[in-house]
Amino acid sequence: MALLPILQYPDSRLHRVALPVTAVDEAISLLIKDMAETMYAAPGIGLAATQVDALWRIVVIDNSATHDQLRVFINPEIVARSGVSDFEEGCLSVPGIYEKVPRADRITVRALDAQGQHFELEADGLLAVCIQHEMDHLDGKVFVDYLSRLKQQRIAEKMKKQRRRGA
Ligand code: K1U
Ligand code: ZN
Repeated sequence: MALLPILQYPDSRLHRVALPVTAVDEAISLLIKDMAETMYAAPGIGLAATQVDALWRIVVIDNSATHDQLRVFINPEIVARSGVSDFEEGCLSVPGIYEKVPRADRITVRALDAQGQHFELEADGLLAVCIQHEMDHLDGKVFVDYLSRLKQQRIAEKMKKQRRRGA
């Protein structure tokens, strides 16, 4: 397994739309393992393939306290949504920035699991927010895209400064 580099905002590659997975083959299984390892190491509670420069519709999430309940969503689709949630969100591609984003509080998502089997899940609270955040990544959307232009510019400047300091 391998740790994958996570693209950092405002990298334009974060705005590309990922492609549906047509077969859960060895390469996809290896990507899922590497994504999970990268998410746990970051540490984070979710990761979308777009963030590691892999343009497949794959998301991994583990929001358990014990870090042993990995969920894999391949080609996820939200088929029902209700309520309003405004959790403060973070993003491994935008480190150090936390903002509230309007999201549905309860969703039903359909996807394939790591074995390529169809499943449906009802989620609420943080899990529902995290699924929506990660699915946005697959459509080339970063949570800061919901914020005002001014906030986006400030965040992009902050990220560039952080990178210069780290370089
Ligand atoms: O970058 C990402 O997409 C992952 C992101 C997921 C997320 C978190 C909160 C709300 C919506 C989506 C993160 O994992 S940010 C880091 C984080 O939340 C965390 C880090 C360490 C411990 C616990 C949480
Ligand atoms: Zn994110």
